[in-house]
Amino acid sequence: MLRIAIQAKGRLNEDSLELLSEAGVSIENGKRKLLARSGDFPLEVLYLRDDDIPQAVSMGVADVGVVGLNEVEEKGFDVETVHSLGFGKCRLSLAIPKAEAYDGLGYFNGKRIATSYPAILSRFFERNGIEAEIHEIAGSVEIAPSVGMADAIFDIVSSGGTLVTNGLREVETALHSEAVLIAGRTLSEEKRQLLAQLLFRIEAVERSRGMKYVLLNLPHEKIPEAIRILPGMKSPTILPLAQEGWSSIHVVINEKELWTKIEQLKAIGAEDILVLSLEKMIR
Ligand code: PRT
Ligand code: ZN
Repeated sequence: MLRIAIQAKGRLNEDSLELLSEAGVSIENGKRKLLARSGDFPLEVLYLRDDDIPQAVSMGVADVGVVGLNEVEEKGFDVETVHSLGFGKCRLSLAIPKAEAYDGLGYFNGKRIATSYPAILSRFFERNGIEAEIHEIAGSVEIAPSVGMADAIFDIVSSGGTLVTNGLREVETALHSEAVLIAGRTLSEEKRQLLAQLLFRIEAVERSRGMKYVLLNLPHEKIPEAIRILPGMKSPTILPLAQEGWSSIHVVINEKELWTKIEQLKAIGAEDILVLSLEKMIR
């Protein structure tokens, strides 16, 4: 049995559960218990505050966890970062009142900075030879300059809207963050294997993102040209059609280049093109 800690409520909760569900791990979640079991994978979910997840994993209260890299870096507990998950993207940045002139990091020497991420900030300042006063506050960091508690802030930024609303402007970024899968360093062999199985499924889901399954019909003699147009995978699947001289080609194409490829294929005589969505790609 593998125990995974995810955020009980907040920005990462929904995407974490969706990731599990796409990996074929469904959680009975109706009653919002602290601990819930999966019916179809030997896994149980422990719902925690995101701040507590790195410690829970380092202590073995949970075997693995899904949490923002910002929390992992701030707390500094000894855990293994196994995989980046691509959601919960944000950055940790320094912001100053928008009317202030800014001429580089030296600006922060001797300044008071309000933040909920003092460890990451002090490491950033140390690396860059800046001496500033770091004031740790738990919330509403963005109002600190306007009420005179600080000269600048160091906080999570995503769209940047919160900074603008508070008359601040982002001037430096110290960390790019996203949700990561972390694991304890001393998992048993059984748990390691379950983690590998889970990771295998997560990777299959990720690989299929933005990919389309395309089927089309083409005269035999055009096949070499079609192969030149079609990217990736080892080679397209080619099946003869009942109609003399024609074949059916099956191939996986990235959504980004879908229309270009389809136009090129049509230009060499492709017909009856079907585009299907792809759920999992297993290698
Ligand atoms: O209760 P619990 O402690 O579990 O939750 P929490 O309130 O501490 O965290 P939560 O749910 O707000 O965020 C969880 C994680 O989501 C963070 O640790 C980040 O890894 C990630 N994340 C992604 C964000 C944001 N984007 C984000 N925008 N966390 C917070 N914000 C805040 C930011 O501080 C800003 O004040 O949202 C505000 C809006 O940002 P803008 O730039 O889009 O305006
Ligand atoms: Zn939190």
